[in-house]
Amino acid sequence: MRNKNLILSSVLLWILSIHTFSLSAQNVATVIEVLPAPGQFVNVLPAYVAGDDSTTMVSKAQQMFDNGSFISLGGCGGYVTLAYPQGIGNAIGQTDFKVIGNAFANNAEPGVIMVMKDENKNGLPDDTWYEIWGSEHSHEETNVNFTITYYKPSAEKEAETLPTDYIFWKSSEGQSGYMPKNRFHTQSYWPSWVSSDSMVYSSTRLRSNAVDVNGDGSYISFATFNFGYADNCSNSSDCAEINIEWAADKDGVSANLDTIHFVKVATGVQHVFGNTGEVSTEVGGIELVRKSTALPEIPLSEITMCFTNNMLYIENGEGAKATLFTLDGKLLHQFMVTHDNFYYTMSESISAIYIVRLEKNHEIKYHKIIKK
Ligand SMILES: [Ca+2]
Ligand SMILES: [Ca+2]
Ligand SMILES: [Ca+2]
Repeated sequence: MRNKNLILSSVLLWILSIHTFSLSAQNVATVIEVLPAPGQFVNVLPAYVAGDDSTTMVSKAQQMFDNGSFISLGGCGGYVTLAYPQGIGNAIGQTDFKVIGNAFANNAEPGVIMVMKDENKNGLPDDTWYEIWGSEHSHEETNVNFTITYYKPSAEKEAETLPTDYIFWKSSEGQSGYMPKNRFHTQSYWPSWVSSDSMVYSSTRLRSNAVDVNGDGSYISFATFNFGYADNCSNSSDCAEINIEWAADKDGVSANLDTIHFVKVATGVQHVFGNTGEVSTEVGGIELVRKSTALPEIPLSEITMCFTNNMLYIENGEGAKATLFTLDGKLLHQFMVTHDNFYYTMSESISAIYIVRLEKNHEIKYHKIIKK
Protein backbone atom coordinates (compact mmCIF):
# COMPACT_ATOMS: atom_id res chain seq x y z
CA MET A 1 0.00 0.00 0.00
CA ARG A 2 1.50 3.28 -1.02
CA ASN A 3 1.15 6.33 1.18
CA LYS A 4 -2.41 7.49 1.00
CA ASN A 5 -1.57 10.74 2.81
CA LEU A 6 0.05 11.84 -0.37
CA ILE A 7 -1.52 9.95 -3.18
CA LEU A 8 -5.16 10.06 -2.28
CA SER A 9 -7.42 13.02 -2.18
CA SER A 10 -10.30 12.96 0.28
CA VAL A 11 -12.52 11.78 -2.55
CA LEU A 12 -10.29 8.82 -3.18
CA LEU A 13 -10.19 8.07 0.51
CA TRP A 14 -13.96 7.95 0.41
CA ILE A 15 -13.79 5.51 -2.49
CA LEU A 16 -11.34 3.38 -0.54
CA SER A 17 -13.69 3.28 2.45
CA ILE A 18 -16.49 2.09 0.17
CA HIS A 19 -14.25 -0.66 -1.08
CA THR A 20 -13.37 -1.63 2.47
CA PHE A 21 -17.01 -1.91 3.44
CA SER A 22 -17.82 -3.92 0.35
CA LEU A 23 -15.52 -6.72 1.44
CA SER A 24 -17.25 -10.03 1.26
CA ALA A 25 -18.34 -11.90 4.33
CA GLN A 26 -17.60 -15.08 2.40
CA ASN A 27 -13.96 -15.09 3.36
CA VAL A 28 -12.95 -18.71 3.57
CA ALA A 29 -9.21 -18.75 4.12
CA THR A 30 -7.18 -19.66 7.17
CA VAL A 31 -3.87 -17.87 7.55
CA ILE A 32 -1.01 -20.28 8.20
CA GLU A 33 2.04 -18.11 7.55
CA VAL A 34 2.66 -14.40 7.07
CA LEU A 35 6.00 -12.81 6.32
CA PRO A 36 5.86 -9.34 4.79
CA ALA A 37 8.96 -7.89 3.23
CA PRO A 38 10.01 -4.53 4.70
CA GLY A 39 7.53 -1.76 4.02
CA GLN A 40 5.81 1.25 5.47
CA PHE A 41 2.79 -0.70 6.73
CA VAL A 42 4.85 -3.50 8.27
CA ASN A 43 4.22 -3.78 12.03
CA VAL A 44 0.96 -1.87 11.42
CA LEU A 45 -1.15 -4.16 9.20
CA PRO A 46 -1.29 -6.24 11.36
CA ALA A 47 -0.07 -4.33 14.40
CA TYR A 48 3.00 -5.67 16.16
CA VAL A 49 3.40 -5.30 19.92
CA ALA A 50 6.39 -6.34 21.97
CA GLY A 51 6.38 -10.08 22.56
CA ASP A 52 4.64 -10.97 19.32
CA ASP A 53 6.16 -13.78 17.29
CA SER A 54 5.40 -15.43 13.97
CA THR A 55 2.54 -17.40 15.56
CA THR A 56 0.78 -14.43 17.15
CA MET A 57 1.22 -12.43 13.95
CA VAL A 58 -0.58 -15.21 12.08
CA SER A 59 -3.44 -14.94 14.59
CA LYS A 60 -3.55 -11.19 14.16
CA ALA A 61 -3.63 -11.52 10.38
CA GLN A 62 -6.52 -13.98 10.72
CA GLN A 63 -8.40 -11.52 12.94
CA MET A 64 -7.97 -8.83 10.31
CA PHE A 65 -9.40 -11.12 7.64
CA ASP A 66 -12.30 -12.04 9.92
CA ASN A 67 -12.98 -8.34 10.52
CA GLY A 68 -13.02 -7.55 6.80
CA SER A 69 -9.68 -5.76 6.89
CA PHE A 70 -6.38 -6.23 5.09
CA ILE A 71 -2.83 -7.16 5.81
CA SER A 72 0.04 -5.55 3.93
CA LEU A 73 2.69 -7.78 2.36
CA GLY A 74 5.32 -5.01 2.26
CA GLY A 75 7.85 -4.81 -0.55
CA CYS A 76 8.47 -7.24 -3.38
CA GLY A 77 8.46 -10.87 -2.27
CA GLY A 78 6.62 -10.40 1.03
CA TYR A 79 3.97 -13.09 1.31
CA VAL A 80 1.08 -14.72 3.12
CA THR A 81 0.10 -18.38 2.93
CA LEU A 82 -3.54 -19.37 3.26
CA ALA A 83 -5.20 -22.74 3.68
CA TYR A 84 -8.60 -23.99 2.59
CA PRO A 85 -8.63 -27.59 3.87
CA GLN A 86 -11.91 -28.52 2.16
CA GLY A 87 -10.27 -27.78 -1.17
CA ILE A 88 -11.27 -25.41 -3.93
CA GLY A 89 -12.30 -27.55 -6.86
CA ASN A 90 -11.49 -26.56 -10.41
CA ALA A 91 -14.57 -25.98 -12.52
CA ILE A 92 -13.37 -26.67 -16.04
CA GLY A 93 -13.46 -23.58 -18.21
CA GLN A 94 -14.58 -21.33 -15.36
CA THR A 95 -12.93 -19.10 -12.81
CA ASP A 96 -12.78 -20.50 -9.30
CA PHE A 97 -11.74 -18.02 -6.59
CA LYS A 98 -10.63 -14.47 -5.84
CA VAL A 99 -7.95 -13.11 -3.59
CA ILE A 100 -9.55 -10.16 -1.80
CA GLY A 101 -7.55 -6.92 -2.06
CA ASN A 102 -8.17 -3.18 -1.94
CA ALA A 103 -7.30 -2.14 -5.49
CA PHE A 104 -9.32 0.38 -7.46
CA ALA A 105 -8.83 2.28 -10.68
CA ASN A 106 -5.24 3.45 -11.21
CA ASN A 107 -4.30 2.02 -7.82
CA ALA A 108 -3.29 -1.58 -8.50
CA GLU A 109 -0.52 -3.19 -6.46
CA PRO A 110 -0.37 -6.59 -8.12
CA GLY A 111 0.55 -9.66 -6.12
CA VAL A 112 1.50 -12.98 -7.65
CA ILE A 113 -0.64 -15.96 -6.66
CA MET A 114 0.66 -19.47 -6.05
CA VAL A 115 -1.52 -22.53 -5.47
CA MET A 116 -0.88 -26.01 -4.10
CA LYS A 117 -2.82 -29.23 -3.92
CA ASP A 118 -2.38 -31.24 -0.74
CA GLU A 119 -1.21 -34.24 -2.76
CA ASN A 120 0.00 -36.25 0.22
CA LYS A 121 -3.12 -35.36 2.24
CA ASN A 122 -1.24 -34.46 5.39
CA GLY A 123 -2.81 -31.02 5.74
CA LEU A 124 0.53 -29.29 5.28
CA PRO A 125 1.77 -27.11 2.40
CA ASP A 126 4.68 -29.49 1.73
CA ASP A 127 3.69 -30.40 -1.83
CA THR A 128 4.35 -28.52 -5.09
CA TRP A 129 3.62 -24.82 -5.53
CA TYR A 130 2.36 -23.78 -8.92
CA GLU A 131 1.92 -20.21 -10.03
CA ILE A 132 -1.10 -18.57 -11.55
CA TRP A 133 0.18 -17.41 -14.94
CA GLY A 134 -1.47 -14.06 -15.24
CA SER A 135 -1.43 -11.70 -18.18
CA GLU A 136 2.09 -10.37 -17.48
CA HIS A 137 3.87 -13.63 -16.80
CA SER A 138 5.08 -13.96 -20.36
CA HIS A 139 6.14 -10.31 -20.59
CA GLU A 140 9.85 -9.92 -21.33
CA GLU A 141 10.34 -7.67 -18.27
CA THR A 142 8.81 -10.21 -15.86
CA ASN A 143 11.24 -12.44 -13.98
CA VAL A 144 9.80 -15.71 -12.65
CA ASN A 145 13.07 -16.58 -10.89
CA PHE A 146 13.54 -13.40 -8.87
CA THR A 147 15.27 -13.31 -5.50
CA ILE A 148 15.62 -10.23 -3.33
CA THR A 149 17.50 -9.85 -0.06
CA TYR A 150 16.67 -7.14 2.47
CA TYR A 151 19.13 -6.16 5.19
CA LYS A 152 18.05 -5.11 8.64
CA PRO A 153 19.05 -1.50 9.38
CA SER A 154 21.59 -1.15 12.16
CA ALA A 155 19.44 1.53 13.76
CA GLU A 156 16.01 2.96 13.18
CA LYS A 157 16.19 6.21 11.28
CA GLU A 158 14.30 9.18 12.61
CA ALA A 159 11.46 10.01 10.29
CA GLU A 160 12.17 13.73 10.52
CA THR A 161 15.38 13.22 8.60
CA LEU A 162 13.52 11.40 5.78
CA PRO A 163 16.34 8.92 5.37
CA THR A 164 16.80 7.61 1.87
CA ASP A 165 19.33 5.00 3.04
CA TYR A 166 17.07 3.13 5.42
CA ILE A 167 16.78 -0.54 4.37
CA PHE A 168 19.33 -1.86 1.93
CA TRP A 169 18.29 -4.48 -0.61
CA LYS A 170 19.89 -6.31 -3.48
CA SER A 171 18.35 -8.56 -6.07
CA SER A 172 19.32 -11.56 -8.17
CA GLU A 173 19.23 -9.19 -11.15
CA GLY A 174 22.33 -7.42 -9.88
CA GLN A 175 20.51 -4.35 -8.70
CA SER A 176 20.58 -2.83 -5.25
CA GLY A 177 19.26 0.19 -3.43
CA TYR A 178 17.61 1.48 -0.32
CA MET A 179 14.04 1.55 0.83
CA PRO A 180 13.54 5.00 2.37
CA LYS A 181 11.54 5.74 5.51
CA ASN A 182 8.94 8.45 5.12
CA ARG A 183 7.60 10.88 7.69
CA PHE A 184 4.08 9.48 7.56
CA HIS A 185 5.12 6.07 8.84
CA THR A 186 7.72 6.29 11.54
CA GLN A 187 7.61 2.76 12.95
CA SER A 188 10.18 0.19 11.96
CA TYR A 189 9.65 -1.13 8.44
CA TRP A 190 11.49 -4.33 9.36
CA PRO A 191 9.15 -7.11 10.63
CA SER A 192 9.89 -6.71 14.33
CA TRP A 193 9.27 -10.38 15.11
CA VAL A 194 12.08 -11.40 12.72
CA SER A 195 15.44 -11.36 14.47
CA SER A 196 17.73 -12.25 11.58
CA ASP A 197 19.89 -9.56 9.98
CA SER A 198 18.71 -10.28 6.47
CA MET A 199 15.73 -11.87 4.74
CA VAL A 200 15.66 -13.54 1.33
CA TYR A 201 12.47 -13.71 -0.71
CA SER A 202 12.11 -15.73 -3.90
CA SER A 203 9.13 -15.18 -6.13
CA THR A 204 8.12 -13.73 -9.45
CA ARG A 205 8.82 -10.07 -10.05
CA LEU A 206 6.30 -8.67 -12.49
CA ARG A 207 6.98 -5.85 -14.87
CA SER A 208 6.24 -2.45 -13.39
CA ASN A 209 2.63 -1.29 -13.57
CA ALA A 210 3.53 2.37 -12.94
CA VAL A 211 2.56 4.87 -15.63
CA ASP A 212 4.03 8.37 -15.63
CA VAL A 213 0.85 10.09 -16.80
CA ASN A 214 2.24 13.58 -17.42
CA GLY A 215 5.71 12.45 -18.39
CA ASP A 216 7.32 14.54 -15.64
CA GLY A 217 6.76 12.37 -12.60
CA SER A 218 4.05 14.67 -11.23
CA TYR A 219 1.39 11.99 -11.35
CA ILE A 220 2.05 8.28 -11.32
CA SER A 221 -0.85 5.96 -12.10
CA PHE A 222 -0.69 2.30 -11.09
CA ALA A 223 -2.33 0.45 -13.92
CA THR A 224 -4.38 -2.72 -13.61
CA PHE A 225 -3.04 -5.80 -15.39
CA ASN A 226 -5.49 -7.77 -17.50
CA PHE A 227 -5.92 -10.85 -15.29
CA GLY A 228 -4.36 -13.29 -12.88
CA TYR A 229 -3.17 -11.23 -9.90
CA ALA A 230 -4.15 -10.19 -6.38
CA ASP A 231 -4.86 -6.56 -5.37
CA ASN A 232 -4.97 -5.71 -9.06
CA CYS A 233 -8.59 -4.73 -9.71
CA SER A 234 -11.72 -4.17 -7.65
CA ASN A 235 -12.97 -7.22 -5.80
CA SER A 236 -16.28 -7.10 -7.62
CA SER A 237 -14.82 -7.15 -11.13
CA ASP A 238 -14.35 -10.20 -13.33
CA CYS A 239 -10.68 -9.25 -13.54
CA ALA A 240 -10.24 -10.30 -9.89
CA GLU A 241 -11.36 -13.86 -10.60
CA ILE A 242 -8.72 -16.58 -10.80
CA ASN A 243 -8.94 -19.82 -12.74
CA ILE A 244 -7.14 -22.82 -11.24
CA GLU A 245 -6.43 -23.90 -14.83
CA TRP A 246 -3.99 -20.99 -15.10
CA ALA A 247 -1.69 -22.69 -12.59
CA ALA A 248 1.63 -23.64 -14.16
CA ASP A 249 5.23 -24.38 -13.29
CA LYS A 250 8.09 -21.92 -13.77
CA ASP A 251 8.26 -22.84 -17.45
CA GLY A 252 4.58 -22.10 -17.95
CA VAL A 253 3.63 -25.77 -18.29
CA SER A 254 0.09 -26.32 -17.03
CA ALA A 255 -0.23 -28.02 -13.65
CA ASN A 256 -3.61 -29.60 -14.47
CA LEU A 257 -4.84 -29.34 -10.89
CA ASP A 258 -8.32 -30.64 -10.13
CA THR A 259 -8.38 -28.99 -6.71
CA ILE A 260 -6.20 -26.78 -4.50
CA HIS A 261 -5.85 -26.52 -0.72
CA PHE A 262 -3.29 -23.73 -0.28
CA VAL A 263 -2.89 -20.25 -1.76
CA LYS A 264 0.17 -18.07 -1.36
CA VAL A 265 0.23 -14.41 -2.37
CA ALA A 266 3.40 -12.32 -2.71
CA THR A 267 3.94 -8.69 -3.62
CA GLY A 268 4.83 -8.93 -7.29
CA VAL A 269 6.08 -5.47 -8.22
CA GLN A 270 9.33 -3.96 -7.00
CA HIS A 271 8.87 -0.22 -6.79
CA VAL A 272 9.53 2.49 -4.26
CA PHE A 273 8.42 6.00 -5.09
CA GLY A 274 10.03 8.49 -2.76
CA ASN A 275 7.70 9.60 -0.04
CA THR A 276 4.74 7.62 -1.32
CA GLY A 277 6.53 4.47 -0.30
CA GLU A 278 6.70 1.07 -1.85
CA VAL A 279 4.15 -0.79 -3.89
CA SER A 280 2.87 -3.50 -1.60
CA THR A 281 0.05 -5.93 -2.13
CA GLU A 282 -2.81 -5.97 0.38
CA VAL A 283 -4.70 -9.18 1.05
CA GLY A 284 -8.00 -9.65 2.88
CA GLY A 285 -8.59 -13.36 2.29
CA ILE A 286 -10.07 -15.63 -0.34
CA GLU A 287 -13.56 -15.71 -1.73
CA LEU A 288 -14.98 -18.56 -3.79
CA VAL A 289 -16.41 -17.56 -7.14
CA ARG A 290 -18.89 -20.45 -7.10
CA LYS A 291 -20.13 -20.96 -3.57
CA SER A 292 -21.74 -24.30 -4.34
CA THR A 293 -18.88 -26.06 -6.07
CA ALA A 294 -16.51 -26.33 -3.13
CA LEU A 295 -17.97 -29.57 -1.93
CA PRO A 296 -16.09 -31.01 0.98
CA GLU A 297 -14.14 -34.06 -0.11
CA ILE A 298 -14.15 -36.93 2.34
CA PRO A 299 -10.79 -38.64 2.09
CA LEU A 300 -11.12 -42.31 1.32
CA SER A 301 -9.31 -43.12 4.54
CA GLU A 302 -12.40 -41.96 6.45
CA ILE A 303 -14.54 -44.59 4.78
CA THR A 304 -15.16 -47.55 7.03
CA MET A 305 -16.57 -50.95 6.15
CA CYS A 306 -17.78 -53.82 8.20
CA PHE A 307 -19.60 -57.03 7.42
CA THR A 308 -22.11 -58.40 9.88
CA ASN A 309 -25.41 -60.32 9.69
CA ASN A 310 -24.86 -60.78 5.95
CA MET A 311 -24.79 -57.01 5.51
CA LEU A 312 -21.89 -54.99 4.17
CA TYR A 313 -22.00 -51.60 5.88
CA ILE A 314 -20.10 -48.67 4.33
CA GLU A 315 -19.86 -45.45 6.29
CA ASN A 316 -18.74 -42.04 4.94
CA GLY A 317 -18.52 -43.47 1.45
CA GLU A 318 -20.99 -41.39 -0.50
CA GLY A 319 -19.92 -41.16 -4.13
CA ALA A 320 -17.61 -44.16 -4.02
CA LYS A 321 -17.81 -46.94 -6.59
CA ALA A 322 -17.86 -50.39 -4.99
CA THR A 323 -16.83 -53.58 -6.76
CA LEU A 324 -17.30 -57.06 -5.37
CA PHE A 325 -14.82 -59.78 -6.38
CA THR A 326 -14.31 -63.40 -5.58
CA LEU A 327 -11.06 -64.23 -3.87
CA ASP A 328 -9.55 -65.26 -7.23
CA GLY A 329 -10.43 -61.92 -8.82
CA LYS A 330 -13.68 -62.65 -10.63
CA LEU A 331 -15.89 -59.55 -10.81
CA LEU A 332 -19.29 -60.31 -9.28
CA HIS A 333 -21.07 -57.02 -8.95
CA GLN A 334 -20.60 -53.27 -9.09
CA PHE A 335 -22.66 -50.61 -7.36
CA MET A 336 -22.46 -46.97 -6.33
CA VAL A 337 -22.42 -45.97 -2.68
CA THR A 338 -25.26 -43.49 -2.74
CA HIS A 339 -25.14 -42.14 0.80
CA ASP A 340 -22.95 -42.02 3.86
CA ASN A 341 -24.73 -44.75 5.82
CA PHE A 342 -24.94 -47.35 3.10
CA TYR A 343 -25.55 -51.06 3.34
CA TYR A 344 -25.50 -53.86 0.81
CA THR A 345 -27.15 -57.17 1.56
CA MET A 346 -25.33 -60.42 0.80
CA SER A 347 -27.86 -62.83 2.24
CA GLU A 348 -28.33 -64.37 -1.21
CA SER A 349 -24.60 -64.81 -1.84
CA ILE A 350 -22.96 -68.16 -1.42
CA SER A 351 -20.63 -68.80 1.49
CA ALA A 352 -17.20 -67.64 0.42
CA ILE A 353 -14.48 -65.06 0.95
CA TYR A 354 -15.08 -61.88 -1.03
CA ILE A 355 -13.00 -58.83 -1.81
CA VAL A 356 -14.65 -55.40 -1.85
CA ARG A 357 -12.92 -52.62 -3.75
CA LEU A 358 -13.95 -49.01 -3.04
CA GLU A 359 -12.88 -46.30 -5.46
CA LYS A 360 -13.33 -42.62 -4.88
CA ASN A 361 -11.42 -39.59 -6.19
CA HIS A 362 -8.97 -41.92 -7.95
CA GLU A 363 -8.13 -43.65 -4.69
CA ILE A 364 -8.75 -47.31 -4.08
CA LYS A 365 -9.30 -49.22 -0.85
CA TYR A 366 -9.79 -52.97 -0.39
CA HIS A 367 -11.65 -54.90 2.25
CA LYS A 368 -11.99 -58.67 2.72
CA ILE A 369 -15.23 -60.17 3.96
CA ILE A 370 -16.07 -63.74 4.95
CA LYS A 371 -19.61 -64.84 4.18
CA LYS A 372 -20.49 -67.92 6.24
CA1 LIG B 1 -3.50 -2.17 -2.45
CA1 LIG C 1 -11.48 -23.35 -13.33
CA1 LIG D 1 0.74 -31.77 2.06
